Amino acid sequence: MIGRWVSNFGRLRRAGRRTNLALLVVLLAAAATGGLAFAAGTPVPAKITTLAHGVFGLAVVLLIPWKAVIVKRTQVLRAASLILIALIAICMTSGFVEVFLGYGVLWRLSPMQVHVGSALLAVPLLTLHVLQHRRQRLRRVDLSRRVLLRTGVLTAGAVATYGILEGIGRLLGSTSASRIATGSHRLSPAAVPATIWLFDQIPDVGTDHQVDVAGTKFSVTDLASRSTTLAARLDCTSGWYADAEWTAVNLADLLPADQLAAAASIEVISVTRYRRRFPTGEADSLWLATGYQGEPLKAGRGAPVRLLAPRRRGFWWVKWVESVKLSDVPAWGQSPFPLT
Ligand SMILES: Nc1nc2c(c(=O)[nH]1)N[C@H]1C(S)=C(S)[C@@H](COP(=O)(O)O)O[C@H]1N2
Ligand SMILES: [Mo]
Repeated sequence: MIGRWVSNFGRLRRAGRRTNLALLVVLLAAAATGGLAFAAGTPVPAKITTLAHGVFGLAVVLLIPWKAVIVKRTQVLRAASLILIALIAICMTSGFVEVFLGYGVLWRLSPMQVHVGSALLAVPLLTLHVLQHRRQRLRRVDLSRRVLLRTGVLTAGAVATYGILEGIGRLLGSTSASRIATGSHRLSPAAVPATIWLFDQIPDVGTDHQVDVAGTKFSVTDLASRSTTLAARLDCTSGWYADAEWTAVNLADLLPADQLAAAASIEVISVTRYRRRFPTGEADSLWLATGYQGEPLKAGRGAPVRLLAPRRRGFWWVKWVESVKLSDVPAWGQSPFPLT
């Protein structure tokens, strides 16, 4: 029995081409679920994508011993390959740091920024790497029973590892145990950083600012006087969430119903040109906020008026709102993530 297992292991060590294929599939799946996890805002899709992302990530780790054998066999390691290895190692490490140590900032970077940044940098190198080794084509035997079995064993191994790590995290009282469906860690409302998605900058908006909502201008006092207090969860993709009290007015109360019914999407535009487009059916879950924790908004928080989109991740919560437009362009007619 053990002898057979060992010889099987030996054979696996020689099955380099399939290790490479498995690794490629698992890396692509990890990247895809990572992107989907950023897009998911509601609990069920978020839980599914973050769980899948974790399992694919762990499958990469489990394949390391096999890949190491292949790497040891190569005579010359190109610089590009070394950089690729380093980027993937940084990506995996920062993923673990994010889950088990939580949100924090070191040298102005959060673990999530390092995680996503290294993954994005690895994409061109991985593409190059795969193109250079494209002789390793898919073969019919790749779908044989034994290979399917091995795929099953790898999947089961990754799922079991996920479960064990979750358990260890819980036992050690790690912050990993209390993260929510999207994977985010809790921050107190006062600790929330002024967050910029990519290249935007905090503008200086005067208090005489008016917001144009489908052609009607509202002053900040107009909006504030129509507002109520709303408890909402801001869940940033950089790995934190905060439950806070906002002073806000519902967009469905500001938009003319007939125009809303005739439009294809609601576009919310910042004075900085940062913008997001929403389906018209979401009007009653979108809010224009003028206050945070009982006080007027601060500049970094989006003063004087910012959007709340409680069903969506933080990057949808447009700050420094200049206008809300009803548009003929459907909501999917935009980049899935802001580019500014
Ligand atoms: N105009 C504009 N709005 C923006 C951003 C931005 O960079 N520019 N960042 C978004 C992101 S990524 C998040 S998480 C929230 C953060 O809100 P906060 O700064 O109040 O924490 O604002 C969103 N709204
Ligand atoms: Mo964010």
